[in-house]
Amino acid sequence: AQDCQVANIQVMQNFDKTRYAGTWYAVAKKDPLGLFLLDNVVANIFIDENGYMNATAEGRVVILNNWEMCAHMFGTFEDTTDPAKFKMRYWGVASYLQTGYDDHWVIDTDYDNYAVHYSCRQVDDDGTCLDSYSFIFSRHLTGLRAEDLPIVQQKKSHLCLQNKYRRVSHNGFCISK
Ligand code: AZE
Repeated sequence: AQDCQVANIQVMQNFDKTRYAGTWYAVAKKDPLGLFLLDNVVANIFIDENGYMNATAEGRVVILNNWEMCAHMFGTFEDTTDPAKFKMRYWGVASYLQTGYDDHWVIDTDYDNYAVHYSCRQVDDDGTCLDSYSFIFSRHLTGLRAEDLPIVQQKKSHLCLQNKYRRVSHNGFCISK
């Protein structure tokens, strides 16, 4: 599926959310339009007592023109007919942070090392995505293992987003706050 049709994007087969749970460090991201997490992005996925996926996330943001801070976010996930496609409702612990309702698609993961996430916020009339964001996550703060790089590269191109990613740096900004 390299026709860039959102409807044809292949997602993770037999997705297992219990194995997806735990800490993920963003190593690269493709930004959507508007305000977004800048760097130091860490997501923590957990399954609640009802079996639903939940998450916390943090990352450096700059809001109100010039105020740099660490955004502490919550997310709750709604299941869909595809086990790897979720709807995510999210909000900031502080009310002045962003709220939203986005797709959260798991494109590929080996659960132990890497995960490729994708979210299309707006599908164009021609079926391609007008406004997307995507995270490449690693279980390791040190980044992806060399053997995972070609797999992730291929997934980026399947999403029609190759060369659209930027590295996400981790310098402890959200730990010291
Ligand atoms: C995500 C996965 C884990 C849960 C959440 C995620 C996304 C969070 C945002 C936050 C934006 C905040 C802004 C604040 C000013 C995908 C990392 C909640 C998109 C812009």
